Amino acid sequence: MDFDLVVRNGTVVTASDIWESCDIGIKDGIIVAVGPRLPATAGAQEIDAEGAFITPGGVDSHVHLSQVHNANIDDVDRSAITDGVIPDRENYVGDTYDTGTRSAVAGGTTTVVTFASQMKTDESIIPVIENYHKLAKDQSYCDYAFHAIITNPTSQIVEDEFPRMVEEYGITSVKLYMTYKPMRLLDYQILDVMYSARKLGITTMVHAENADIIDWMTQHLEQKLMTHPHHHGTSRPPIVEAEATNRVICLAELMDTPILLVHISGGPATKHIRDAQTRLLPIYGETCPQYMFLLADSMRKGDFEGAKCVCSPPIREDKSDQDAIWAGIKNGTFNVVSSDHAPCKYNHPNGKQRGLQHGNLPYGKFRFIPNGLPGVETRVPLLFSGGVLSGRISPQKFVEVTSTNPAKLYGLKKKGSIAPGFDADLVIWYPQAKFQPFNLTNDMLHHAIDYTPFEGIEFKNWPRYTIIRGKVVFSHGEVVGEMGYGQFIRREKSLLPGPRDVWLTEWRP
Ligand code: DUC
Ligand code: ZN
Ligand code: ZN
Repeated sequence: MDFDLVVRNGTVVTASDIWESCDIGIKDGIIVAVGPRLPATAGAQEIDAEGAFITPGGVDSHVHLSQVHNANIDDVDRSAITDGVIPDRENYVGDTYDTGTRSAVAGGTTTVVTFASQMKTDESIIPVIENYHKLAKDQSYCDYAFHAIITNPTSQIVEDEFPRMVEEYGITSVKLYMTYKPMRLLDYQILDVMYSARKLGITTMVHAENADIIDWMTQHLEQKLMTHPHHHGTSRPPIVEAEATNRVICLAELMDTPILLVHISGGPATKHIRDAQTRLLPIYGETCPQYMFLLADSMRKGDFEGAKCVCSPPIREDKSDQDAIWAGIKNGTFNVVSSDHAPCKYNHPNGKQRGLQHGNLPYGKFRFIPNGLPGVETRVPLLFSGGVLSGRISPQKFVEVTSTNPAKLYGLKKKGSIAPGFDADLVIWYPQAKFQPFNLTNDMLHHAIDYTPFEGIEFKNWPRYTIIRGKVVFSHGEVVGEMGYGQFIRREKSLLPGPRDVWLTEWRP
């Protein structure tokens, strides 16, 4: 056997198995052998894992990079980025492909699925996709793919452009919003998208929150001067998510098409997803570390500091919601755990400070705080440390939700496992006895953001090496890969179950 790289003596984990004292042989960026005592190859690089865990590289299937707008802010003009260039990078408040993917590899993520985001005024999705290609090309440290966010599903887009998206561009998933004026679709429009998505084998991701409840509550909270950042949560109790989740599951059942409920935060929505799955509908669920590790007291910090943890759906008040999320991971309701990395700087007038430009000091108005948190670097280590090493989930479940399932769900055929034929995307952890636990501070991270919502949390391990297609890109705390090494990945259709051909009426599409 002829290898370029052999990783020796690891505890290799897949979504189904654990092998101790196991070697991995890699040739031309592909795993070609997995087993004990692989033969030595003259000239091959060798890494001794010293018995530590080796897991497949993380696949983060929900990452916002170079998105100039924030979903809840409707006064941001994206027309400024015309040729794949963000005009004022100095004042850009999020992560671009370089900083976001640098952060990803430093946290053991080897593939990100990011969003090509249409604005309501865009007539066509194709130029939007082309533009995101320009933003990402030669800028990425890890492999990347795109979902398309659809905010204006004209018949031209769903009938003529969706097929091109799948065939020409290798994009097999779309995300829809049920809330936010600048983004939201009405139920009728959601059905239009689902109708076409079903035909083409596209997976529809849905941000499920009831827009009218949010608007009504926000207005009435403002009348009572309840505008502190934590009232972002007050305006969106768990039923806001649960109602929309149930509604969109009904639409998906009518249309017999698979959907994924993204960033689920609360127990009631989790139950709707679980019930639908029990009825064998192709309904998939995603949750995120912020709903597993944080509670709403994070939004109560200081006069305004809680804005750092404002995201939608909100981090929940009640521990029972957090418990339901963990239970949903264990019992398979949640197929994937993504970061929903949607960051903006805290100390910047276009970042979280927007919330202070309205209303009264010192609290400002939560309605104007951009929604979203950074988390692409912390997702994999948080689940490994706070999930596996804390005994809450098995190593196999960790691999399933952070890598294998997102790869399958989104048609990333060569990603997400450690087996011959897969891309050699690996995380080698520290041998546990050699690792000194530490408490996270933002200066340890590699994003372009000035805070982390996970500040102070203890980590019991961290990726020692991140390897992408056989190349070490992160080693002992240093990003050693190059910007531009990351490749665009065309995706296949989902490998998980799709339509069932079960109908509610005699109507057929
Ligand atoms: N939805 C996301 O998916 N990300 C950030 C903000 C939001 O509402
Ligand atoms: Zn969303
Ligand atoms: Zn998101």
